[in-house]
Order: sequence, then structure tokens, then C-alpha cells
Amino acid sequence: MQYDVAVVGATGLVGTKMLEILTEKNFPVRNLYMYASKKSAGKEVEYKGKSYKVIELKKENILDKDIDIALFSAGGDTSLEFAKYFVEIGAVVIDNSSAWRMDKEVPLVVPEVNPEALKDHNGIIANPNCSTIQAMPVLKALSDRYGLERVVYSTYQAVAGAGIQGIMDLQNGLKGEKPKKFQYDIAGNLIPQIDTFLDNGYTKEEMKMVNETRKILSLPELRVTATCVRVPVETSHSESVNVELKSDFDLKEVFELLSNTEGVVVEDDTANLKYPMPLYVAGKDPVYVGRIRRDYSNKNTLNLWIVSDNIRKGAALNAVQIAEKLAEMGLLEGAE
Ligand code: 2RA
Repeated sequence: MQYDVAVVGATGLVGTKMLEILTEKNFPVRNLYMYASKKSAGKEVEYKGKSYKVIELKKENILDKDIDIALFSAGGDTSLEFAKYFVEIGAVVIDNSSAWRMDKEVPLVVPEVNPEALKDHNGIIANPNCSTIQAMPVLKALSDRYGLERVVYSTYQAVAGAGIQGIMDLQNGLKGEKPKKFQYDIAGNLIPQIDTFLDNGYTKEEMKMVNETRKILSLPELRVTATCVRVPVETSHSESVNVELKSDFDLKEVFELLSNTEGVVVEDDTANLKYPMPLYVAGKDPVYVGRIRRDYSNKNTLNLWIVSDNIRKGAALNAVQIAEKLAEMGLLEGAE
């Protein structure tokens, strides 16, 4: 089966990575359409050695096409305005923005964690937030084996999460220039704010982690809290995750369980100073977990350190994996 694919936001950081991953995976693309805003329309974008002209994202440029999958990474407002036209022509939209993540009619999916949710889609599937995605395969495995009582996230998020301008702020900041994207210097600094503040004192990013974790794991009452921090690292988010389980565990068994979990690599050998680090995880597909240890201050509790490439598994790769899973489950129209 082959598919007509649209990439919406094709010139952005995640859009570019989506194209790279479609290439790496040799995804069966029949026709490819690159969409972006008026500003980028007409630019040339390469895919597998062929040049494609970027199409302006507007209704009439969508309704005249026959598209099977639309991979969106162009921001929430763009998704809210244009996804419906792709749905109208029969495409399945896989959306990287936060626009529909908490909509009851929209599945929020990490393919190795809750693929069954895809069956309920109504044309739109939401890709979770990057910092949520990377914790999911690990927490799902622990949840299935021991049950989850409470999760405490503390994140160390790379500047790539804020797009190309975030990366520029770090690179230019290292040369002494002032930031344009972030409100404070990021080079040589930490910013304990990602996205805007809500009335409850949390940031939107923190509440995304709380709400998305509950939805993906189908645990609406799970006790979850998060503190999200921007760090001067280019790519890959890191997270310290404290997990209280419903039953006690044997640490060796936890190592075994996580070593056998799809999409997860255990990198934990403290005798040889082995643990995952963002610099070395960048460019890789799996979620890496290390520093796995018992939290002696609380019953049935584990401490974990989870690192993953936020542009790959945290965004573009997860979106393409959703498309692959849809195809595998026979939920995509395509052409022989
Ligand atoms: C960030 N989680 O790291 C966001 C991107 N979706 O800023």
C-alpha cells in the first residue's frame, strides 16, 4: 500500500525532521505535498533527492487534493483552522500541537503504549507533548506490572523544544548575544518556566504533563505533579521521575521489565558511570532510562532518569510511528 502524504509546517524544525524520518523509514509515500504559511510558500524543500515547491496553506489548496495522511506541525491555531479541510477530503490528521490533545473525541497516542485508542479516531489524532511522550513507555510498563500511585516529574528541557529560535538563542547566547525567543538568557542559565503560567501556579507545560499522562495511561485519577525547566542543552529532554507504585518491587525485576519494554533502552551501569545524557541521546530513536533506584524515603517508590530526543520521539518520530501503526491496523486508506 502507498499513501499520499502532506506535511504541514514543512519548513519548521519538526516538519523537517518528519521528512527526514519518512526518508529513513522508507515510508511508502506515493505523492508528497509540503505545506507552510504564505511566508514560506514557493520555497523548495528536498525529499529523497527531489525538490518540492512549498504550497501555501489555504482551503482551496487542500480541497483540490486527494491526501491520505496529513502530518501537522504548525502550531495550534493553524491546526484549528486547517485540519478540518484535510479531514473533509478523507485524510487522517496527525497533529503535533496541543489543540486537540484533551478533546474526548481525539485519541492521544504513543503507539507502543496505547495503540488501541487509534480505533476511535474521527479523522484527527493528537501527538502528545514531547516531555510527556518520553515517560510513557516506561510508566506504562510499570503501571501494568505494579500499578501507579503517584508520579513526580522534574524536567530538564532542551531549547529545541522552543523551535529554531530557541536553538539560536542558545548558540548566540554562548557568543554573548541577548536572547530573542526566551525572556531570559539561556546560555549559562536555567529558566523554571516553559509556556505561560496558569491560575494554579503551574505552567501550561506542567499541566500538559499531568493531564496527558492521565489520558494516555487511562488513569484519570492518577496523582501527578510536574516542574518543567528549560536548560542550556540543544536537543533531548531529560527527566527525573519519582514513581510511587501500588505494590512493592524487586529492583532486578524492574531492570528486566524495562529492558524488555518496546522503545526503551536501559542504560544503567553506575560502576562504569553509564547513564543516559542528552548530548549522546540526540539523534537516536528510543527512550533511554537510567539511574534506576529505590527511593528510600518513601514506600514502593522508584527514582528514574529518562532521556529522549525531543524532536524525534518527542515529536516527528512519534507522529510517523502513529502513521505506521494506523497502516498496520488497516485504519488508513491508501493505493495499491
Ligand atoms: C517545549 N514541550 O519543550 C515544548 C515543545 N512542545 O518547549
